[in-house]
Amino acid sequence: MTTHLELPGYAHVYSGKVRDLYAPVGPDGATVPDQLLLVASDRLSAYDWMMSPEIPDKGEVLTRLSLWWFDQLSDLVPNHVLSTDVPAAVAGRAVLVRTLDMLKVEAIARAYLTGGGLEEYQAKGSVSGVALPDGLVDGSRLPEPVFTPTTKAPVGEHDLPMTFAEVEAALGAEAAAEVSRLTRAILARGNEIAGARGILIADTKVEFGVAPDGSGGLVLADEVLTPDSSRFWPAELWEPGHPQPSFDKQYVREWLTSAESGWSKSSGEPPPELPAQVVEQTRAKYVEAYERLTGETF
Ligand code: PZK
Repeated sequence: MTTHLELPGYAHVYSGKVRDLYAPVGPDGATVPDQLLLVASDRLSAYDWMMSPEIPDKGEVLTRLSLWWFDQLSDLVPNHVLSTDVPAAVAGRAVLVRTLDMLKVEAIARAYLTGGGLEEYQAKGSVSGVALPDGLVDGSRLPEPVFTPTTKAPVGEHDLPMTFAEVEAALGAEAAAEVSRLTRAILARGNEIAGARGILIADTKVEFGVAPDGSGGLVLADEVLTPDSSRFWPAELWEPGHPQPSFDKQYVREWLTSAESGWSKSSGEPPPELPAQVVEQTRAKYVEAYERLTGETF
């Protein structure tokens, strides 16, 4: 059970694993329906467990990275950001956004083969209905990004693959084609930029919404191309044929699975407290990703 901040002038709406959503409260005491405050916490999950302690500055690094990516993508798709003028208690790690009607599909694209995509390829030679060349292995780069949508499962449950026909049934054929095209274009642009800076983006999940009045097309929401929504791999260690190390979570996973932690993934027991050095190394990886990608000092 995760607790959230009390923010004066805002009503708590919802909490995900690592982020919290608030609605501004107007002068009449009613929540403002067309705006939301998206707050990124310093929480970190690994192996489906929440880690303790938190990773200092993680929420701010990811918020600033998302804002930078929204700019890099602004010629492809409009986004939901209204303002970064937010309460002091969450300065740097919150954004005020437009309330959208969110599409009930997780828009995922894959540029490299791993995880669920690899399993499907090994069983069927295709991923989400897209036939792929023979001989691909864990970590192989795909000829071009593939759209691999999933359902949005309730908290605690896992998302399930959707066929493109199911996406068309849920959204209509026109919107489904646009979600597919944009999701793949976002990942392709992400890799053009990140690849030159030593980071591969294996896959990513984006969220789209539409204006509640039905005007206009798809709007990119949530966070975008962060290590929490994507698999980031260090380019210099990329070697197809085995699982790739995670850019951000490698130190946490290595320590948790080492004898030193005394923890077993399959024990069902909560993991132990992360040592200070693992916390600091992990913070440094988030900062490094931000600085490599943006070219700016955090
Ligand atoms: C929205 N989430 C996921 C994010 C959480 C949960 N612009 C928007 N309009 C309406 N709804 C959402 C958004 C966005 N972004 C996003 N759920 C609803 C989410 C952060 C914290 F707890």
